[in-house]
Amino acid sequence: MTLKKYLNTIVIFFLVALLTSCKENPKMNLLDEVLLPKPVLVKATGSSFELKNDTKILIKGDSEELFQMGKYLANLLKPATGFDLEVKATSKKTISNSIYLMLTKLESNYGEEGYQLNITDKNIIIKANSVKGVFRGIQTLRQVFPSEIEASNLQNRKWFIASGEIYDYPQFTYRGAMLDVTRHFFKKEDVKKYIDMIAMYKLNVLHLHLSDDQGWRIEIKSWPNLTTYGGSTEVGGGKGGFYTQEDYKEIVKYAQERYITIIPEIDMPGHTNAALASYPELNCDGKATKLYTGMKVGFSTLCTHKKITYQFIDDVIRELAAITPGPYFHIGGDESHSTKIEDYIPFINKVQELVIAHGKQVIGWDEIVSATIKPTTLVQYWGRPKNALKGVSKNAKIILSPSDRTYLDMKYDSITKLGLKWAGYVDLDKAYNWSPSTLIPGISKEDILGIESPLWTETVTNMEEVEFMAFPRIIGHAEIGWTPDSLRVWDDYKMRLKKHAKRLKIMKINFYPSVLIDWNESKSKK
Ligand code: TNX
Repeated sequence: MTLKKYLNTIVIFFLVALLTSCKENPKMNLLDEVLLPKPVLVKATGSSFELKNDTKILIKGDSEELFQMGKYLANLLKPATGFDLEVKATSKKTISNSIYLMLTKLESNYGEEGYQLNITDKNIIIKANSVKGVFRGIQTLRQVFPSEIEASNLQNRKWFIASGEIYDYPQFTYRGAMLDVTRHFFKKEDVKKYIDMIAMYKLNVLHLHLSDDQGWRIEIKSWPNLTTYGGSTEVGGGKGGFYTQEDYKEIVKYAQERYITIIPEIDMPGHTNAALASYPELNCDGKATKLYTGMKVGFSTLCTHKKITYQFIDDVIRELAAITPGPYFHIGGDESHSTKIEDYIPFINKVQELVIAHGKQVIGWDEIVSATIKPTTLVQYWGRPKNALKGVSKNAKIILSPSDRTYLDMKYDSITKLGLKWAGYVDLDKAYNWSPSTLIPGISKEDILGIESPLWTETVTNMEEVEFMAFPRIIGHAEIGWTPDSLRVWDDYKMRLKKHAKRLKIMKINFYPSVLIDWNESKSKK
């Protein structure tokens, strides 16, 4: 090669390199992206950002917690992209080709969970008042990426995402799911999987229904038979199971890392057959009951007159409160049909005191309003408006779990194999199309702490079935809890959900393909 030719080649090489580097990123519209729950405000700027293998995740400030969040994001993006993104702290001004996570002071309506997400062709910035807000912002960022980002294996493609700005915060501070691990037991790995699924939609509470007639699922060291015997079966006679305190701590930590509060529920004085079978002294006649594997409710009660009953309850609350960092303790209190009301009222009053003495705030199903509940006690409404109104008249706040809207164990329609139907069929429209602040006449938004979707598991035996009953209804509930009512429209939600199906499939979530949505017509580019 002559020197001239050699120089020419070099010049051409540099020209090509220059041209490709100047090439603009493709035009994309952020308003086309499916975001669930829908953010408060989305502005599109018509360009795009490309995530590359040398994109950096930069942490502004020296918060270790924020640094861990950077790692979480890097891990999230890794399987599908194959990129091992570097995470490092920085104090420098913004540089291009990076994702910034930063804590700043946003207006007060952003609270702890709000965030701002800014995507330009050069970088991505997530700002929030707390790391919790950054975490919620990351869940939105995930959904701005093509659906394939959720794949667990390497995807051979480019990773452009639409540019724009998102301003977002929740309308309710409590956005929960409940999993009944008593009627059928679910291993800690399953619970973690459920936590990951609900975290994606910005839920912040997982209420674990830990004791019922069919099984006691949490180790109480001072009362060991509760689990060794009382946890040994489930509905249908399977072998049941329980969490050791170490398992429970592991679940709590996993949830904490996803900014989800675990609420333990020990249901009493009814729904207690597993305890009554494990310890004869808890029964008024001193005789242990038999283990129960059926589906009836309302037949069991603790002996409310015995001293030992309160010793038992105090031990349970003490041990469980000690391993529960969240502020709440759920005492059940529902369907105590075998407890006389004159016994029920003082019982709930005493248990309320015990919970408070162990430093926790009481939650109970709406029947507890017949007792002398404190204004700090939370009433979980599941169907009797009178009870919710009575709770509010006692200055308590309400958590809404209307059974005909939020019960994930209700059948979708007459041909759903799983589930029950005592509260009616709950298809996607019924689950989505309602508003917390107008649900119960006389109860306004200020009285409501938030909403929760319970999944009772009499008929639900494994994770595939859990997913089928929860998804996609729970996505709608997540949006009700997060998005202002004025931005929620069923027809728009339907379209978004339809496009979201591809993402659910990639995540292998076994969702119910409701006939209300024309899934096949889904021509989403993602
Ligand atoms: C009612 S709602 C129950 C549960 C059942 C559920 C079945 C409530 C507080 N109690 O014990 O599992 O119905 O749908």
